[in-house]
Amino acid sequence: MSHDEFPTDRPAVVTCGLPYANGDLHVGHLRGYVGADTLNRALRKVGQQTAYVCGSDMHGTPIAVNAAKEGVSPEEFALSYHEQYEETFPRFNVEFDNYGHTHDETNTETTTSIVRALEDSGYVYEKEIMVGYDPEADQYLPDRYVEGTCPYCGEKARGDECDEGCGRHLEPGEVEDPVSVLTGNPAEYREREHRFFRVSELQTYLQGFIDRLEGTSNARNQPREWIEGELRDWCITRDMDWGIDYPGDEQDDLVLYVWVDAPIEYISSTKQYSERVGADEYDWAEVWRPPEDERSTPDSAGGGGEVVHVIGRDIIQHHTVFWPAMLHAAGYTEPRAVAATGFITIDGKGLSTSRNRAIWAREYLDEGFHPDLLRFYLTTNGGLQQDVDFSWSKFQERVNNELVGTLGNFLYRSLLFAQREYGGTPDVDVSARVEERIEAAVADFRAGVNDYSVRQVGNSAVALARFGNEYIQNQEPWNLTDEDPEQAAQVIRDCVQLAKAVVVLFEPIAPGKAEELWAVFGGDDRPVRDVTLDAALEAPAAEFEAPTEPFEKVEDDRVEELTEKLEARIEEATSDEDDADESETDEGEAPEAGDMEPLLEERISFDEFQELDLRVGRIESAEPIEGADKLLKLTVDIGHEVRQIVAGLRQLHDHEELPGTKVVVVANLEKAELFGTESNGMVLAAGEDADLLTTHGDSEPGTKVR
Ligand code: B3M
Ligand code: ZN
Repeated sequence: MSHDEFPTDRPAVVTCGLPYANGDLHVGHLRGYVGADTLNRALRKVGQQTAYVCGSDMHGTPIAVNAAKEGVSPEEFALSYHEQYEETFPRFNVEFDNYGHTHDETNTETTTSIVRALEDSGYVYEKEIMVGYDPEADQYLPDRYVEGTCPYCGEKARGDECDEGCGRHLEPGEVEDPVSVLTGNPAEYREREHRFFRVSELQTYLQGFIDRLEGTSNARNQPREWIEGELRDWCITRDMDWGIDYPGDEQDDLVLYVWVDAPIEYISSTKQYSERVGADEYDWAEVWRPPEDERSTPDSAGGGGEVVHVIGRDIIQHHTVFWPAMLHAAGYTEPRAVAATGFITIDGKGLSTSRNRAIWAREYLDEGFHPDLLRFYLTTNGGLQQDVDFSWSKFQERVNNELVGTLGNFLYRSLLFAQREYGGTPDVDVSARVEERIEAAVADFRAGVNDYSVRQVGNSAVALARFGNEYIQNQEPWNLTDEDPEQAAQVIRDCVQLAKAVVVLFEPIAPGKAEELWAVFGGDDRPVRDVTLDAALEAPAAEFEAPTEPFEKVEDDRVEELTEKLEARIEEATSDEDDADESETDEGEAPEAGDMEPLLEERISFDEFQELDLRVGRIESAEPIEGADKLLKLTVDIGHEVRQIVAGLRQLHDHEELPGTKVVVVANLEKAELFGTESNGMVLAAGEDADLLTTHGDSEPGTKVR
């Protein structure tokens, strides 16, 4: 079953994985919150009713352990981070409609009622299990209070997760050779009664769910293995006093497992938003709580709203197995989409907070950079799914080339010219050609939203600005004002419209900058945040003031200074921690093979391989194809001849830099025609980033690749 395209007539909610209230925010967090914020803004642009909600994750053992180390209560500890997050997100233009936390009254109530619903429908049972216990500390050892060996892969693991090996969620009592993190003593096992959720009974439902699920490919594919395999019941209680009490068990030190109440905060936070603005404006129940006869079944998604989760890729299992199982069993709306972000590296190495190899949110702002620059970098470099590498030099390159060179340059020169010569927008209609180009960009943006691709959303604006630059450059209106004033006015009219469309399309990525530009020439009383894509073709202000340059270059000496600072910090942290293991990276932040496309089972013969005529080629020229945002027309020297090849590289490579690059070409591929342009062969590239295959020696064009 497929879902209707956005916008639909149901309200949407976009959520982002709740940050554990346990440490400062860094660029690894921001890419998720900024990505989801961009997606939410983009949904609004296509006319989708939507809300963006989140909250701090206050519970769980890491918080209890760290609070104890600092000698404060877990609540006090977590609240101080919660307040910090509440204050930091808006500074990155991350605009939550509601930001709550898992320990508040709403979430306690919602969680209690969902657990009761699971009990009422027979999905919860009690079972005696063996759990870790530290006799010296006289305390049970749930989750991260215990460390040991993973029973599946033999790597070192925490009590709840094989974090350094296979990544599996581990049930209480599963970790082998358990050691207490409190005293370092071997843990004992003691028998305790715990509550279990019958996930195993929901296999048929989950199989249907995963077939329907939209989002990034890692989130849609990885869970199949878990769902098709042995689905085990899930222990939903812990022997702790920090958390939400198990309903009816307030006396006992039994709380709900953090992964029960944490995702429920998505619902609670939506409720709080709805209560604040009124159900007429946004009704949480319409989103999350469909009437009984419209609820999901094993074969259908059921009613409710469009629930879209953006998460880190280390928590896919929680969001595609346990969470939908809980929602379904309690009669709530299943997620429509799960988008799981890739890893973030700093200068090619895993981000590590303990090594201070990170770009901290507050540090970035303190350096005086506008938040929209980082938003642009994070969303268009990695989109939601791809890994992102951050370095100050790459940051500089993207800012200087695209924000300053393409977007800023086009907006500033067009608006300045319009203002100087005409006092604003020339009084003529937009040409059909430019109108069509804007429509194509709008379609590209819309497709990006439906594909959960914030990168495509951002690139639709950049590509339109690039077109604008080429247009103004080719038309040379500055030479026409005397000879052909009508044509000059036409060109500038077109450019102001293109500028307006660029600002509309770019708002989800750079809301702060977009709003400033909009105020100058948008010609609309509403903020650009609130307009839909139609505004791209509506008339700009007839008169406006001279613009200022929207973006500034990042200078080389700044990059040098920032890179040195970062390196010095890492060095200091590493020497402080000389026993640290070099390979360590923070959880969820190191690349792994986990979500690569699976290897094909079926083998081909050597003869079949020989049928491919692979050759070394050298790109001679590369130019954009009009009307095709993604394509470049290449001429490639393959020794015997020079071929014309169309390749989808336009948004991923700077075409001016391509000539001279050696590539690998499939020379005997059937000819094809793309956007009216013949393509005679194929250039090989790896992955979503179209990383071009090349040679490392000096083989000449035409050399056979075997
Ligand atoms: N608090 C953070 C993480 O594991 C965790 C997310 C909860 S989302 C419901 O990335
Ligand atoms: Zn393992």
